[in-house]
Amino acid sequence: MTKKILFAAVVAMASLSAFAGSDLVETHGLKDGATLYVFGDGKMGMEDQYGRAVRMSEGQLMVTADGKKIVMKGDEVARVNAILFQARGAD
Ligand SMILES: [Cu+2]
Repeated sequence: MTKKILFAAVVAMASLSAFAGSDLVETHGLKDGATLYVFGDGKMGMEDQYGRAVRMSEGQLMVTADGKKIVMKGDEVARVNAILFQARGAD
């Protein structure tokens, strides 16, 4: 029992530091069900509605679930992939 709680705490801390390391500042839910990740350097990455990191073209217009328009900057597939991998590992 105690061991299980300790393990959960370690996993939670590990995933927190992974998020810090990825320099993620915010996420936006998009109209089509995708998620936009914005990193500290202003670059962005995309996760599609099925939870996969996907490629995007720089300058592509995206619409958030609440109707805001955001122009794609960068194509940070690897950084999004790292976040998704960490998130799954902590399950
Ligand atoms: Cu995008």
